[in-house]
Amino acid sequence: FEIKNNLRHAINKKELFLNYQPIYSSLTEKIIGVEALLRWNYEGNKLIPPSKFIPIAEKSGEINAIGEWVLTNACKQNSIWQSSGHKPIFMSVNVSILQLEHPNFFEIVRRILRETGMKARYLQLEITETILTKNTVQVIEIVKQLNKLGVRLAIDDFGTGYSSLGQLSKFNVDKIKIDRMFIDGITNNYNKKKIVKAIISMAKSLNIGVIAEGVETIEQLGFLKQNRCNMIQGYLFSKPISAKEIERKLSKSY
Ligand code: G
Ligand code: G
Ligand code: MN
Ligand code: NA
Repeated sequence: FEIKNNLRHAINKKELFLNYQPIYSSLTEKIIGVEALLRWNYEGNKLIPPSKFIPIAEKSGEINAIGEWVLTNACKQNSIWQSSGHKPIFMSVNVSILQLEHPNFFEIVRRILRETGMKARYLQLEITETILTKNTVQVIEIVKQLNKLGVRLAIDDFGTGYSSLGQLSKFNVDKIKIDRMFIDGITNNYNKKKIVKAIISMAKSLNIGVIAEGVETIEQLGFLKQNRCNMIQGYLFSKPISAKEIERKLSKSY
C-alpha cells in the first residue's frame, strides 16, 4: 500500500475525517475544550493512523493542504456547536511546524476564521516542543501575528524535547500539554512525580495553563488534582470520539 500517492487524493475522495477528544477542567470535571484528531479511512475500509501518514505528508508537502482541511473542518464544527447553543469550548488543532513556517499560514488561519465564523479566542494551535528551539525571526513573527488575532498557542508533548524556560517565555504560550509518557506509571514512579510537579510549578510561574495527557486512572487524576494541574485529557474520561458523541456529552453536562 503506497501512502504518498493515495494521500494526494484523500481530501477529494472525502476519506479524511476528524475525531475529537474532550479536555476537562480538573476542578469541575466539565468539558472545556476538545482536541481534533485526524483520521484517514482509505477506500472506506482501511483506517490509517496519523502516526503513519503525517510524517509522509510532511515530507511530500501535502501537509499544507491536509492541515488546511483540518483547520477548516475543526473551526466549522466548533462554530456549529456554538451556534446550536452549547456553551463555548475551545478547539485545539495539531499543527505541524512546517505549516507554521509556510509564508501564507497566517492569512490561511485568518481566512478560515472569517469563513467559518469561529471566534479566534476559541482556536488553539498545538505545536510540538521543537517550535521553542526554532526561534527564528519568521516563526516568532507569525506566532505574534496569530496572538494578535486572539488565537491561542499550546505546546504539545511537553517534556520530551530540550526546550528551556527562556525559550518558553519568548513565545506567548497559553498552555502546555504534559506528554503522556510522564503520566503513564506516574503513581509509583518518584522521578515522574518530580518532573510533573516541576513542569506544573514552572508553568504556574509563567502564567501558563497545564493539560495532562493520557490520564487513564483515578490515581493519576488524584495526583494531578493534588498538584493543581488545571486540565485533564485521557481515556479515564473519554477516548477521541465523533462530533455527534461530543454533542451528546455537551448536552448532558447542563
Ligand atoms: O490520534 P493518534 O494517537 O493516532 O495521533 C497520533 C499523532 O498524530 C499525534 O501525535 C497527533 O498529534 C498527530 N495528529 C493527529 N491529528 C493531526 C493533525 O490534524 N495534524 C497534525 N499535524 N498531526 C496530527
Ligand atoms: O501527540 P498528541 O498528543 O497529539 O497525541 C494525541 C493522541 O494520544 C491521540 O491520538 C489519542 O488517541 C492518544 N491518547 C489520548 N488519551 C490517551 C490515553 O489516555 N492513553 C493513551 N495510551 N493514549 C491516549
Ligand atoms: Mn496533540
Ligand atoms: Na501529545
